[in-house]
Amino acid sequence: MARRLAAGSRLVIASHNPGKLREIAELIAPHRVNCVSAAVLGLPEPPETAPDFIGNARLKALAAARAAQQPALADDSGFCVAALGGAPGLLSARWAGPAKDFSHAMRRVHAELGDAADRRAWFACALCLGWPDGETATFLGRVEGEAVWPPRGERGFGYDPMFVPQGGAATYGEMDPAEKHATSHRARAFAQLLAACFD
Ligand code: ITT
Repeated sequence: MARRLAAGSRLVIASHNPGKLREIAELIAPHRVNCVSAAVLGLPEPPETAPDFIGNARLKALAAARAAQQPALADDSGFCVAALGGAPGLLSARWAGPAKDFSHAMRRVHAELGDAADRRAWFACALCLGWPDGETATFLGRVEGEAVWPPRGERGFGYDPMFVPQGGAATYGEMDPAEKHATSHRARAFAQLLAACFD
């Protein structure tokens, strides 16, 4: 059984991505946890060297938990396109380059897809709650959909404007954030985290 986070505990959110930080803050808001971000604490960003989302989430959570001596929650996630063999996937942030320009990253996805008929895509999110003594609990959420072009909508972040979840018509960039939180890859991983680790 996973170690539980007592109500009122302080939790480091081990991310430097403002879009993710906003979504995690919104998902956590109804629960009595006192969040502080790794950016605010000035914690360094560890190199993401693991071969999968779960491994990278674990590495980021443990680095922050050990540095802050407090439990830390990390998110490793990505946009995956079937016709590109799952790319950009683990490299989703890197495809945006040092300027973190996601319109560039989306154009690259579009260019590499060319006229491929298969537009299936998914978002994956691994969450890891890590403790200063090295204990971790990890959870994976995924949502299926398709890659669309051109990008649509100013909401959300990253690849949101070019993703339509299965059964819908709006991109994540057009959707009300509350609607994204109801079914997203991050929300699905978060629901498992809540059930296993939150009092
Ligand atoms: P941290 O490691 O500091 O959390 P990061 O941006 O480097 O930030 P990742 O390595 O997990 O995080 O990169 C995942 C990228 O995938 C991220 O930069 C986003 O652009 C994209 N991504 C993840 N979740 C997304 C979502 O819900 N909507 C759109 N894009 C998303």
